[in-house]
Parts: sequence; C-alpha cells; structure tokens
Amino acid sequence: KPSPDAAPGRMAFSRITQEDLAFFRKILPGRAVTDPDLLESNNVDWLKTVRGSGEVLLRPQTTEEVSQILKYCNSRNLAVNPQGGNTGLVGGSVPVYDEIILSTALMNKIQAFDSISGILTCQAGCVLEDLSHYLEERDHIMPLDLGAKGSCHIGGNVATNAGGLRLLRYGSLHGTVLGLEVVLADGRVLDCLATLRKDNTGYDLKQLFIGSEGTLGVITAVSILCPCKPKSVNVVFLGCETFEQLLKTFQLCRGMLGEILSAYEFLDTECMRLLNTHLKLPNPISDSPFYIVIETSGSDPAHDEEKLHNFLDTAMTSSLVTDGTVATEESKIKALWSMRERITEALTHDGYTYKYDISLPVERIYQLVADMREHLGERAKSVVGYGHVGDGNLHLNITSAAKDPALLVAIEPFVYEWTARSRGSISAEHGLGLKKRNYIYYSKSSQAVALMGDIKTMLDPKGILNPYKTLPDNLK
Ligand code: FAD
Ligand code: 2HG
Ligand code: ZN
Repeated sequence: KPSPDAAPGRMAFSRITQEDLAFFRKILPGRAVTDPDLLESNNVDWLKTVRGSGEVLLRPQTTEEVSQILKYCNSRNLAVNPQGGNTGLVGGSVPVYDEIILSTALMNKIQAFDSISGILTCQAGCVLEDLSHYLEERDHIMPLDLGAKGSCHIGGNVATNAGGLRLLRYGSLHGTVLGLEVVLADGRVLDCLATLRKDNTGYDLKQLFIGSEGTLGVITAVSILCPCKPKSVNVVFLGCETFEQLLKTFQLCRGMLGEILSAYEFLDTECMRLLNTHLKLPNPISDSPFYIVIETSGSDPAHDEEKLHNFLDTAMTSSLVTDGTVATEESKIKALWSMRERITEALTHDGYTYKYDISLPVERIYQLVADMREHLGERAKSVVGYGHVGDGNLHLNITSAAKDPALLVAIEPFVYEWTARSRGSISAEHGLGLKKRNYIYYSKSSQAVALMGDIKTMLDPKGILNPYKTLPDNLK
C-alpha cells in the first residue's frame, strides 16, 4: 500500500516537444534552460526528500513573459511548477514528474517604495533578505522574517503565506500584503497591485492567492506594508524548568512588555543538544529543559530597557525562569537568534527528518511532543519541539538514521488525529504541498475542500498549475 504522501500517477499532460522548446527559446533568449546539470538543484527540494524530473527551467524577467509562458502552456496542456527560492518544506516547490519549472529568480526588481506610508512594491523574485537590507537603509523593515531569508523570495513567501518570527507583532501576510499582480493559468494578468490600506470595492481577490502554493496563479509582483525600523531592539534568551512556567512567562511578558514585544519563541533541551552536536553552537546559558527567545522592538531605548529590566526582575524573583542573558548589540542579537533560526539546519545533520507544523491552543502545544515521545519510545532517533509560542505554532520534528517507513506509520496518522482532537491545524504556516495534501480533511470540512476544488477548476480548468499539490487526490 503506497504511503499517503506518495505521488499519484502522472496526469495526462502533454510531453515537451522540440517545437515547445523552440517557442520558449524564442520568447526567453538564453533563459530556457535544458542542461540536466543546471536543472539538478531546481528539481530537488531544500530538505532533499522530494525529487522531480523537470526537463525545462524557464527564467522570465517580466510579467509579460510569464503571461506568454502560461498562455502557451495552457493551450498545449503542459504542466507548470512555479518556483521561488525553493526553501519550501512540504515538497511543493519542485516538480513531481516533468512539469516545467517556472522560476522567479530573475524577477528581482524593486519597483517603488513610499517612505511616508511604508509601502513597498516589488517583483515576486526579490529575495527576502535583499528587501530587508534595502528597507533598513530607508529606516524600515519587512513585516516578516524567517530562517530562510537568504534564499526565499517574497513571491514564495506570499504563495505559502509564510508566518515566521515576527508574526506575533506585525500579523500575517493576509494583513500586510496590500496588493498582488498574478498571472492566471491561461495567461491573463490579474492586476490587484493596489497600494491602499483600505479598499472595500467588492471581493478581496488577492487573498485567494495568499497561501495558494502556486496552484491558482503565478504571483509576479507584491505590494506590502512595512513597519518603521525600530530604534531599539533587545533579545533575551532564558532558561525555564517546565512548559507551564514558559507559558506563565509568556503571559507576564504580554502584560509587562506590551507593545514592544516582537517575538516569543521556544526550543526544548533536545533542540539545544542538536545545535551543540551538529552545529557546534554553545549554549549561552546553563542547561534547562526549555529555552525562550524574547525580542523587543521599540522607539525609545531607555523606555524599552526599563520595561525589560522590570520584566526580567519579576520573572527571576518569581522563579519562572532560572537563567538568562540579554543582547542589545547586533552581533550578540544575531548569535542568540541563531539558536532558534538554525534548528532546522541542525536537524538535517541528525538524520532523515519527519516534520510537523502544528497550530494548537497555546497551552496544548508541548503536550503533543511529550505524547509523541512516549508513543514512539526507542523507535525515533530524536523527537524535538520548538516554534512560535506567541502564535500557538509548534514545530514537532522527528528524526531517524534513514528514511523509515515503519516509523512513519507510527507517527501518522497519530499526529494528525491528536491535532484534530484538539481542534488544531495540521499546517500552521508551511502549507500542504505534495507531502500533506491528503491530510487536509483533518483541518478542513469536506464542504470547504470541495469549494477549494471549485475555485481551482474555475481559475485553472486544465489543472496545469502545480498539479499533485495542496488539494487532495480524491477531490471530485
Ligand atoms: P518555494 O519553496 O520556491 O515555493 C514554495 C511554494 O510556493 C511552492 O508551492 C511554489 O510552487 C509556490 N510559489 C513560489 N513562488 C511562487 C510565485 N511567485 N507564484 C506562485 N506560487 C509560487 N516558513 C514559515 O512560514 N515560517 C518560518 O519561520 C520558516 N522558516 C524556514 C526556515 C528554513 C531554514 C527553511 C528552509 C524554510 C522555512 N520556512 C518557513 C518554509 C518556507 O515556506 C519559506 O521558506 C518560504 O515562504 C518559501 O519561499 P520560497 O521562495 O523558497 O518558495
Ligand atoms: C521555523 O520556524 C521554520 O524555524 C522551520 O518554520 C520549522 O523546520 C521546521 O520544522
Ligand atoms: Zn516556523
């Protein structure tokens, strides 16, 4: 019996012909790549767990070129896999079979920045970190930040509705994205690239494409609301004895730090072990069962320091936390953040990684890790928990020395049933992609999934955009 995350059979799309290649070479001179060596990295995902056999990589520079590509592919019934920085974690960013890879890597122009409103407009292939640098020079920051910032594209971020480390403060992309330009499956260009905070003229169509994982259209440009660069940033790394204390500290933090709180993240002692072992990152404080990363961002260093000092004083004297260190200058802030941001990388050195990205009522999030550890016993190499406590988002990761189908059967559907019983979501921020598409019913009703299918059929009747992804195989 095939595993539920295995690919379904190849759908009846056309095969690429010499005439097709001639067309692509004509409209994209020097940018229609067929050399298998050059295509290798575009065919395999960041985790190296999913591999496709795409034979053509298209590198458009303009919306018009994307439009011509899709118009042609739709008429020829050729499947297309939109690709940004290829950092997605659910197997959505690479072909399953021979889908054409449409990369946004050369669509990296910043189109406008309005320093009065803080609204940035850019092409979809801008790398998140490049946008951050551009904005920092103009006293602003991006409203999102994540460990993959050096590679991921803003279009990929929007397509996955990426959450990340600042969501607690600046909210999700459903709020900060003000406009999108999207090329539909048949090549029509949908211009919803507004730069307005408020616009209630009819349905808010751009929302459909945020989190649609390349299945409804190719995002070619984004306008996004960016906050002012905070004048003072502090990061605190704390140790804590129990998860209950970690939650009480969160409550205290919300009350005492209030408007300057910009992140509340956690990792467990097993994550720390992997950081020490595989990346040689030393623990900055004494060993603890749990660690908290708190970031404050504000406009007045003296005011922020006073607040932080009072909070730390209360947390220490009430024994909620046992040890800690504070960073105010950039290099130490970066070093503390790596203890949280580099866990994903440390896990890749530990073995084959099974990843779960779960939303739960915040007080339940560590219970799942404890229950999974007990359930798996000696069968797993490592079972680790970390994530965005402030957003109720747990990253449960389980490793084994090599890919282990028996271990997978022990993990799934246990993890999904547990999550559904707690009315959680089986994908908080990474999406469904190829790997999780068939588990959608654990978090969405059949009516909701059926309506998603209707929308897909309306926007992409031939199903050429990112087939085998996001929607379940049994969708009628
Ligand atoms: P890709 O991986 O290339 O693509 C992802 C999906 O979006 C695919 O389905 C693809 O078809 C589609 N897509 C890409 N570009 C477009 C486009 N222009 N139009 C339409 N569809 C498109 N995610 C979080 O939410 N929070 C985190 O904190 C976080 N941290 C991460 C840390 C690391 C180290 C890594 C490797 C990944 C992390 N991710 C995180 C997961 C990932 O979702 C994000 O890295 C990012 O949003 C993906 O962007 P990308 O450009 O790499 O997209
Ligand atoms: C993070 O928050 C990312 O670090 C990646 O979302 C999580 O690797 C993971 O499971
Ligand atoms: Zn995350």
